[in-house]
Amino acid sequence: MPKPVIHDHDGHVDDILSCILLWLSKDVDLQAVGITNGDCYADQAFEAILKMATYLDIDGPEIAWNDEPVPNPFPDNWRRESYIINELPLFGDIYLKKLYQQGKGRRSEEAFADCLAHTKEPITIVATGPLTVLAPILKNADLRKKVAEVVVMGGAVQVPGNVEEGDHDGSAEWNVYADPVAFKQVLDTGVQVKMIPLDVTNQVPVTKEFLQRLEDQSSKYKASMLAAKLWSLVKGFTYYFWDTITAAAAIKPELFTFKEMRIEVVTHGKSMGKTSTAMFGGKKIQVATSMDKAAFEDLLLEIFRAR
Ligand SMILES: [Ca+2]
Repeated sequence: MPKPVIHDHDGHVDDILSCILLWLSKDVDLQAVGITNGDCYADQAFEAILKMATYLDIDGPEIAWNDEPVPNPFPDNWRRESYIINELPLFGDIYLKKLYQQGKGRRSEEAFADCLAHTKEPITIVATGPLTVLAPILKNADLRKKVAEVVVMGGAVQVPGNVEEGDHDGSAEWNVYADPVAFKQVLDTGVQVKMIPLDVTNQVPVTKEFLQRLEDQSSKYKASMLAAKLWSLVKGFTYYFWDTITAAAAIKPELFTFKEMRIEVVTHGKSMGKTSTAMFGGKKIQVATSMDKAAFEDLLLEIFRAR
């Protein structure tokens, strides 16, 4: 039985790729997708997801979004990538087709609450952006008991963070820094959390060899073609698998090693968003510590051959 999943993401290249993976994986029944206004402009990313689904000619989840700003917004020049994704030349192919979903879309929290309220089986939530939209939902005990676990891309435990802003000390990872209070609230609910920190994603850059293998199958498979185009937008940057690893952790958790740790989050000051292990405080969660990189890459290439 495929596991029911909700995906909340924040619209960047990696998020769209992870959404495609969850959508096309035969091990997942994707029930709703929400876009949080993090590393994107949510209206643009919402449109891009509709185009992506139309292009791939797939059925499935309701697409929703939420344009509330996050407390610590991502840099504008990163968020502007949303316009480029939304205008991918490849999406020109779909202009005669009926768009995947009509109308302006519901707010993510409504779509998620509906899914959780009506599900017969507990739902896995995959979060690849700030937890701004999910925190209030998870604070609701009736909805929370319908959640199997929350698999979240975020945090840096024993490695430096990736925030370079003003007088921040650089110890935080962006998704947590964007809304540290929301992250702490989610941990405090006691919901089962699996965290995929930079400690793991730093071990897995998107390599030329991987992109070549993807390219080699892209004339036969639309999903591979789209994935190749998306990754080509970030060519020249040191790009890691971040959100795609997180999607894989929901699809095939057996590729990962998890360790139970007590994690605490700094919610203010120059280390805002820093996640660290605590002897007594914090919350016990599962933290990914390593993964099978070769099997992960094979899994991605296999799923990108589904369409
Ligand atoms: Ca993201």
